[in-house]
Amino acid sequence: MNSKVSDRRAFLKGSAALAGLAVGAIPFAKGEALANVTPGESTVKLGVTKLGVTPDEPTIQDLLYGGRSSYETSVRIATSGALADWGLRTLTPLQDSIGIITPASLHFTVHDEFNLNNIDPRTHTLTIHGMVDRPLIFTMEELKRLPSVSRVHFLECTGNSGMGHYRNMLQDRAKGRTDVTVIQTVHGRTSTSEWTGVPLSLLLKGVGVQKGASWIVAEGDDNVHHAKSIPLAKAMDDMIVAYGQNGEALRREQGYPLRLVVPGFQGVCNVKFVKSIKVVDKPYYMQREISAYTNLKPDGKASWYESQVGPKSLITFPSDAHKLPGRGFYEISGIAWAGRGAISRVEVSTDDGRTWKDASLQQPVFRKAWTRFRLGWNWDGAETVIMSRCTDEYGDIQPTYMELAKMWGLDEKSYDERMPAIPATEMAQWLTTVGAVLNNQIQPWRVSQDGSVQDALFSTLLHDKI
Ligand SMILES: Nc1nc2c(c(=O)[nH]1)N[C@H]1C(S)=C(S)[C@@H](COP(=O)(O)O)O[C@H]1N2
Ligand SMILES: [Mo]
Repeated sequence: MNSKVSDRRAFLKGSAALAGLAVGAIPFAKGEALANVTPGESTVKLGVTKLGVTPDEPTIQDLLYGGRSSYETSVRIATSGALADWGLRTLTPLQDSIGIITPASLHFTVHDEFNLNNIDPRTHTLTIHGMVDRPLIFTMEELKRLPSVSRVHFLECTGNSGMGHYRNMLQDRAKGRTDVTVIQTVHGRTSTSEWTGVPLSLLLKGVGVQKGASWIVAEGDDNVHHAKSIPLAKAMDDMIVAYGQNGEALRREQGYPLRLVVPGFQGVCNVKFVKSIKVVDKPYYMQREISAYTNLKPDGKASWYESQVGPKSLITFPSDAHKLPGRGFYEISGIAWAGRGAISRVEVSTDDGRTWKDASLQQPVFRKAWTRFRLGWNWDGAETVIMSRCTDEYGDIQPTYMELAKMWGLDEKSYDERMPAIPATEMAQWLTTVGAVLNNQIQPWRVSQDGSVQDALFSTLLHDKI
């Protein structure tokens, strides 16, 4: 135990040196505990006499922590279909998104269980072990003393935008569910936050990675022991052991008190409640990388560990949650992101893909983060189809659904022949092999004369068959 403590001290010294800091230069906050402030005292201090008497008056909670106006109603919703029975899964209301940051309260959530941890940060630890010279256990306090970074990055669940979600949504609608839309139900498994934490490379340099190591295996402190293999090269590149989200501690849904952020890689890699990182010489065969979150290739083999999210964009306004009140000027607005790096271009078509115009990109553009794009549009009131496509800094272009399908071994003919006739059971299986993961296809929206907006992709492919 003692040797561990002294190791940690040595490590703290080493890391401070790595970051170019003099030892002892890391300041400690005295930290007046918020818990010491009782509502009564604060009420007096804030000069508020009436609180929460009518719905329009702020409550003491609103004043101490902040709540939104009672006129704002945008919320996450539960996922559609059987997935909702597997665990806590909520979807970001992309139709209401503004700018590039998702408020923590609206960040999508994927848990493979219903239990929502509330881990005590005073007892939580992160162990780094395996093929390292000095295995170490860090407390939260020790981690937070180390040099940190804050970076804006998207997360996206592997299955986001898959056709299966569309099908589940139709089934939910048929059962009378009214809160589901394509923009939120099919695409809402992505969000962007500013994440704050310690670069994993700093920790790994500190513990001394041994020769021959090539992967890490990270494990979370939850009942399902969520675990994932990640290439060591990625860990040394830009992974963050994060404790902060949008200027405050992580939310419980996002893995409080500590999670991995694996910029640009599929959501499943971003292990929440992370408690252990083992350095190893080969990927492990975790359930979540072998039987789930894989793509079946044309040759019948599944792609494992293919983790990077392709270039993707989505018009969020107008989308099928909106109805345009009439012809005239609108600003088409949406989000674009790429797992490899920065978005360099977003084009928008307002005539069903015949012509394209460059949208303006909100600055600064962060790598591996949502980029907000905007384009002014004068709608003449006629029915049309609008869509966006993006290009990343390496020239990779977002594909159409058909281009994506071809990559996975399906051609246009097989769609046309199979889709209308496909039995529900086969469809379910088909959806888990093709079109279930890493879906970065272009999403077209049909704007009808009455101003209503509908999906013009899945409805066409599936003929709205449920
Ligand atoms: N411990 C733990 N980590 C986890 C998961 C989980 O169920 N448990 N789900 C993973 C999946 S599949 C995704 S998409 C992301 C979602 O992160 P979020 O819930 O913060 O949006 O977390 C990943 N990390
Ligand atoms: Mo996921």
